[in-house]
Amino acid sequence: MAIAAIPAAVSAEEMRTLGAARREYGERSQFERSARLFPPASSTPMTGASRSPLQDQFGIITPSALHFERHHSGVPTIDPATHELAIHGLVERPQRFTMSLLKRLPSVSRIHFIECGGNAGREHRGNSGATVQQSHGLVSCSEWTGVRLSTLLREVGLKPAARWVLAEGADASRHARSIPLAKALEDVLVAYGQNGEALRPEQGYPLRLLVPGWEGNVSVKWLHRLHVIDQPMMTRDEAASYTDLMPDGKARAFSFEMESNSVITSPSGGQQVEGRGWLEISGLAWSGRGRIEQVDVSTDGGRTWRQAELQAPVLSKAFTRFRLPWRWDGQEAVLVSRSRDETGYVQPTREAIVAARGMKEGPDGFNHYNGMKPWKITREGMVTHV
Ligand SMILES: Nc1nc2c(c(=O)[nH]1)N[C@H]1C(S)=C(S)[C@@H](COP(=O)(O)O)O[C@H]1N2
Ligand SMILES: [Mo]
Repeated sequence: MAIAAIPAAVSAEEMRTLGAARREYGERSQFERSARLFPPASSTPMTGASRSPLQDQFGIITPSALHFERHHSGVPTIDPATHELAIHGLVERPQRFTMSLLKRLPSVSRIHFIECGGNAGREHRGNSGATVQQSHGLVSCSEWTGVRLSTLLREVGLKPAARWVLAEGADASRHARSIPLAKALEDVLVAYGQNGEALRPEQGYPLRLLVPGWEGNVSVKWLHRLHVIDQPMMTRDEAASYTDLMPDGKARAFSFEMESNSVITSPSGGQQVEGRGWLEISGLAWSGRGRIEQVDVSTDGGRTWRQAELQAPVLSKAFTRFRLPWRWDGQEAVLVSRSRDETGYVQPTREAIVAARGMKEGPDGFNHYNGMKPWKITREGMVTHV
């Protein structure tokens, strides 16, 4: 066995210099540049959204520092020592929970994505230079730790008339959403942990609701009040925003579930494929209805398909990483992925969505958009938005 003397590409100087030591809270390497993307400074500074760099993510967990963030009135500073969660309304024993009391209750950790209802359906239209961060960056996936909402509701005791739970945030927007009791009891978490540590301020520190698989807007951050009621409160975000305008002119409200979606993250918009030959096509698939069962990838714009490999574990209402090795022959190609979830639902084409819901090609675009996403590779290897 010839282990030849291959010199390492490290200079003698580097090997004589002592490295850094003692960093109480770690930071990434100074050479890493991956970052969230904010809208131009022209829009109001205290409201808005930043997008996650999906093109840089490995695996299925979004680093907390790169999780997309959406807030209507900025990120408040909340001291966990004084923060309380009040539960009242149609309950037997109204109660205030301190953070330390919440942490004494039985806890669970679960990996789930959060996706804004406005993801993918807007902004990037008509911009051939759009990246996957611009087109799909309003979705991220973390491991969340907290108490089941069902545990808390059992603690306070539901009255027979209870049907909905209004969740309210302690931020200046008074963000509030009504959640049907069946979902509240099924899998909703009152979370204080994210990826092994406390929630980040942007994600709702010290406490948030985490409503798996549903439009991100219902996952109320900076949670301080749960009001058990008998009918939805019709707050601004459920009566006006996050509804879908249908072809008959009516609005579809309370469409909570984010349907099966997928997008190729590598290669993706704005990237350059360096020469012909083998490369791995990789991307993310997710469904608000459960597990991803299959992802197919086409390199000819959807004429022929091949089944991608899914990275285990494949979890319900979580990112699923898919991969397919491919040999680029230097010709123009159109890459696109198509997911199918465990309910049998197949991700539709943009044309199918437009046919079903009518055309809204303006800057507003769609809410709850999950159309297949093609990327074109030019002969020069430039990856562009189609
Ligand atoms: N209190 C409060 N909760 C909120 C919001 C808000 O502005 N205030 N924005 C909502 C929206 S629109 C989305 S998409 C998700 C985003 O969660 P994230 O910022 O942790 O990614 O939070 C939701 N919860
Ligand atoms: Mo959102």
